[in-house]
Amino acid sequence: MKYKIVSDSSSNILSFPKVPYATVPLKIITSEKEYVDNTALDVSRMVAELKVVKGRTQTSCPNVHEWQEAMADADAVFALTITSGLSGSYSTAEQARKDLQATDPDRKIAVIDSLSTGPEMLLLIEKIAEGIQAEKPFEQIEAEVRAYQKYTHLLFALESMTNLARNGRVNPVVAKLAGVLGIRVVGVASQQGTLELLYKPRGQEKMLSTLYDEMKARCYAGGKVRIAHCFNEPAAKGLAARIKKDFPNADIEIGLTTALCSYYAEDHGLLVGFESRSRAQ
Ligand code: X90
Repeated sequence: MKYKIVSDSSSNILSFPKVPYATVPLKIITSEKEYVDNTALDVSRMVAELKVVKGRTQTSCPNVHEWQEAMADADAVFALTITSGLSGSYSTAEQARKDLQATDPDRKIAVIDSLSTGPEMLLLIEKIAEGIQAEKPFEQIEAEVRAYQKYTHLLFALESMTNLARNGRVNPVVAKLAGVLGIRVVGVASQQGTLELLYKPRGQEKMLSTLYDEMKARCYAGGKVRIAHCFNEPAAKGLAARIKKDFPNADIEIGLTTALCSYYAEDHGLLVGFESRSRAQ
């Protein structure tokens, strides 16, 4: 049986060599062009162009056809999506599953709503990949990743919420308040898969200690950490150093956001996925 993981590009993981893997791209649309979230895109150029572009900008999720194409060459597929609370990606992936199974009922497809995005999705991808490599049965891998999701979290620190607010992904009043005051925000992906703002720390140092304190408050105890940043390596490394001070052996990896997360997290934004010791409340 050929297993495959298919993730939408909000995971920031466009290639994953350990197992058969593909991404389906989200897109960023401006009055001038469409940026497709794939390996061909120059993200730093996109971020620079977005700062000066005129008019409305928006995003779109992968369509049913794109999901189907990515799922079609395997008999057992784990499809992973950005939270259904903020995007239509889960719905289009589900529709692709139904259409494929209508013509081929034996095809195994599990569509998993991450209720999150970015590096929390990477943790789920890694969990599924371990199951595939250990040659576990499909249903067992699915059950294990769904159970694991209860122990993973996503925190984020943003310097601007303009694109989130303009596209209706966060309460505009809250975003405006934070934006006008030029204040950073630290927030969390809620259990319902929506964006929840927690703090407005002043300055990068305070932002990092707030993030780490919040990880510990959510029962981080030395597990895996995956950090994705939009051109803010110093902050990512600063957080990693704080964690390593308490947990020298912690498995921490740092990577860049690709197009979708760069658009919404904006320049210098930080996304932190981590494992906790106890189940989410
Ligand atoms: O379907 C679409 O057009 C995509 C919409 C995506 C909207 C939200 C993306 C958030 C990216 C920002 C901070 C983390 C928020 C976590 C919330 C669960 C990253």
